[in-house]
Formats: sequence, C-alpha cells, structure tokens
Amino acid sequence: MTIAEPAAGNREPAAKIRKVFNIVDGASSEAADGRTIDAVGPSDGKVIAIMPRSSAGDVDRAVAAARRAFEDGPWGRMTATERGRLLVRLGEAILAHHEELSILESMDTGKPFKQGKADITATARYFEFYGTAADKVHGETIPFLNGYTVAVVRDPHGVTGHIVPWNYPAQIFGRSVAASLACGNTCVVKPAEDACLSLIRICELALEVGFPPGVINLLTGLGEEAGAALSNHRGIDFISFTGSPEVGTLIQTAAAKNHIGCTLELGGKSPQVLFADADFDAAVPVLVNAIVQNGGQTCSAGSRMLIERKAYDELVGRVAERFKTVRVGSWDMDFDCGPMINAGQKRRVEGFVERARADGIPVLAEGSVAGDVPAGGYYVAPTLFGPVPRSNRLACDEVFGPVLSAIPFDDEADAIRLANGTDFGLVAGVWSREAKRSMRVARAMRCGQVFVNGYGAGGGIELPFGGVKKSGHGREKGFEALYEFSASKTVVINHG
Ligand code: TXE
Repeated sequence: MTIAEPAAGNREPAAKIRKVFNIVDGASSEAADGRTIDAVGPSDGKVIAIMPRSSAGDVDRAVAAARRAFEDGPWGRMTATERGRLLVRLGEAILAHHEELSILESMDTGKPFKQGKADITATARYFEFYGTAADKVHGETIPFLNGYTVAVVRDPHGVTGHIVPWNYPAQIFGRSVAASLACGNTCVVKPAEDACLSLIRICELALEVGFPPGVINLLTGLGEEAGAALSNHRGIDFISFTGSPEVGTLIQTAAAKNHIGCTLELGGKSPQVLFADADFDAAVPVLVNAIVQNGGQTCSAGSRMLIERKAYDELVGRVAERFKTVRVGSWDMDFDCGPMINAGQKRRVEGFVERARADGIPVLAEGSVAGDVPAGGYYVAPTLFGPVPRSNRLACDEVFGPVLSAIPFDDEADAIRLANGTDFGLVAGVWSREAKRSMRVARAMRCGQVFVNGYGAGGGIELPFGGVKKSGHGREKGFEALYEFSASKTVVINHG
C-alpha cells in the first residue's frame, strides 16, 4: 500500500494516502480494466484513498489463484502445526504494526482511535487463537461392526469466499479468515467499499511473514459487482458473509445454486433485560456503552433496554444522565462515538430519529456532537427514546446507529415475550441479582449469545458467535468456527 508512515503521534496521514491495490496471487494489482473507487473518510467526507473497482474477471483470477494455492501449492502440503505457526506470526506482525493499522482502521471507518486500537488488538488475537488451534482440530473414532475401525476426520472445504462489512473490517476479516486458514482452506476476500485499508495492509503483512502466494487474496470493489461475482462464483466451496439481511438473502441464494455452505451474520435488535433487583451501578455504564460503541454500528449493539416497570423511572433517569455525557467527534478526537460510516447511513439513522419524534415518542436524553468536528463528516447525536411503543419501528428494526429504546415490561413472562418479539436473535443481556431467574431468562432467549449481569457488544474471540432467525445462521469465533470452515469425512476401514 502506498502510505506514508505517520510520524509518532501524528495521526493525520490521510492526505498522504494515494492508491491501494488488490492482493492476488501474492502480488499487488489494479483492476484489469483500471477502474477505481474513492475511499472516503467519514470524519470529514474527504477522499483518503483510491482503490480498484474489481469486476468479474478480477474475481476469476483471484479464485483461480486460491484454487492453485489450495491444490498445487505448498499450503496443502504443510502440516497443521506449520500452518498454525504462520497464523501466529501474522498475529505478531499485526501487533508490531499496531499503531499504523489502528490509524488506518480509525481513519477509514471514523471510529474513535481507542476503538480502532482495540479492534487491531482483537484482530491479532484471532490469528493467535486460530494459529494455536490449527493442530487441535481433532476428529473422532466411532465403534462400528467387528473388524472395522471408523475414523471421522475433518477436511478443509477448499477455497472460501469472505464478504466483509465496514463496521469492524479488521476484526471480521480476522475472525473468518484466520479460522478458515487454520482449517487448511485458501481465501478470497471482498472488503466493503466503505472500509478496506487495514485489510490490504494485513494481507501485505501476510506475504511478508511467509504466507505462500494465493493463500489469502483480496479484491476491493462494489458489492453488486465484485461481491456478487464472488458469491456466485462456481469456483468457491464455502462463503462467509456479514452484512445486511437483504444481501444475506442474495448470498444464501447464490450458495444454494452452487450447492455450497455459508455462514450469515446479519445484525440484530439485541435486548438488555433489566429486573428491578439488578445492580444498576454496574449496569448503567454498560447499557450506554453497548449502544454508543462504534456509533451503534455494531451487529450486537444493545439497542433495546427492557426494564421492569417498577424500576423504569429510576433506571431510565440514571441512563439518561450518563447518556447526556456522551460526546461525538472525529476519529482522532477519540471521544466515545465517531461519525456514521457514510451519508446514507447518517440519513438512515436520522430517518429513524425523525420518525420516532414525529410519532411522539419522548426523547429522554441526547449526546452532543463536538462543536469543532470537521465539516463534511457524517455526525449524528446519540438519542435515548422512551417509553417506545412495542410495535413502533424503533422497537423492532435495526437502526445501526447510536439510538437506544427504553421499553417497560410487567413480569418475567412479559420480558421474555418482548425480548424474543423481533425478527432478530443475535445477542441478549439479562440483569438480575436472582440467580435462578437470570438463568431461566437466559435460557429462554432465542439468540446466539446471552450475557448475564454484563454485556459484550462485539467482544469475545473465544466465544462462538452468530444468530438465529433474521440474524442469520452458522457460528464464527471460538472453536465452533473451525467446524464451519471444515467438513467431516468418515473413513471406514475394514481390517477384519
Ligand atoms: O450492508 P451490505 P450496508 C446492516 C445494518 C446497515 C445495513 C446496510 O443494518 O444499516 O446492513 O449496510 C457487500 N453481493 N449491516 O448497505 O450492503 C458489500 O460490498 C455480494 C449489519 O453496508 O450488506 C459489503 O462488503 N456482496 C452488519 C457487505 O456486502 C454484496 C454489517 C455488506 O454490505 C452485495 C453491515 C451483493 N449484491 C451492515 N451487495 C453486521 N451484521 O454487522 C453488497 N455486498
């Protein structure tokens, strides 16, 4: 990548970024037809890089390179331990370039620099976790007929496609690509047109630490062009997608046509269920952080605060007080919240806020956008609404912005009904000092992950993560991802 190394402490290299490239078959390349897309920094709306606008032909070349690397290259002959060591080495290289990558990630997405740093640390940890897990993907033996030994081994799928969104580009790249590589696959990655810079740099680092050419290929481009070409490509054997439910439907349809598997992670409307006996001191900062972290552009953002009616006034009062202290600024101001990723996302969030106001839903608190943010950035003020009527769009649809809904409930059964009452099912939080009730409610949640007396929006490399219902299917993160990115093969040996 052509990027001037920022001087220590200087976080303004934006003007110096000129041009970034695809990484295909171990080399940097432009789109074959030379077309490009501008990468825009959300903090000021200015162009910070120019990336290739890849087309179907570019995708063909990347998939062919990944296929060669899988079938003919050294990758397939390496032991799982050797593959794992390379992954660990890439994790170390990411840490060695922590500042540079954090700047790229924050500038490109607008997220506060401290969040960018945390994301890069987590990305390195994915490579460490899956690197050290690569030679621990054990199979099993099954008792069968006399004279037989049956072994179930796990094989890689082959070439895996990865369509990555813009909200946590480095982390989502890390979680799916590292798991796939640990299983022995080779990868073709299509980052979001809104954020790709950290990923390109990580792919360059992968080559520097010794990944063979073609093992990790990356193409930038538009979703409906490069993304569609990759997901429909007959040369891929599995696809991992994180993004909107609408595009998730297209990905699953394409996977069905090609008879391949896929994981889909499609966002949520995650509830935090608060009983009157909860530890409010512990809960309040977590409740606010869970919706303003990453500007609320987090699939697992805690966007619904469901509160036992008798504690409603007290708790919303305390959350409102804290909410008012939330400050929004550019990535390098490093406040609680950055801008939205682009003008469309800003309009979407503002649309939800305007409709809720027009519907007469009271605004309980607003955060503040700093007066000196750069002109042209996509800033919105975080807003707390309540009580939000249960059937209002704000209570049901994913906003993907810093907008929190407070909704009262009557009793445990009502809380469960309400929490499970949207189309989504990704993450939930349950807050109560009564252990049995917390456990009952946690078990009743229809989602992929539940936190009791805490909430980890986006966290937990070791923890299987994914949804039910419209939030998607399949699991990434943790050891479970290794089962997604490999297939069992039953070997039946007759030695009788
Ligand atoms: O998503 P898209 P957008 C949700 C969130 C957000 C909404 C829209 O609610 O407001 O989706 O965001 C690629 N074939 N999430 O429009 O379009 C695209 O290039 C193949 C939740 O940005 O789904 C990008 O790489 N690929 C979420 C990726 O899909 C296509 C994260 C996601 O973009 C494609 C992001 C196509 N036809 C948005 N069209 C989460 N679960 O965290 C687009 N893409």
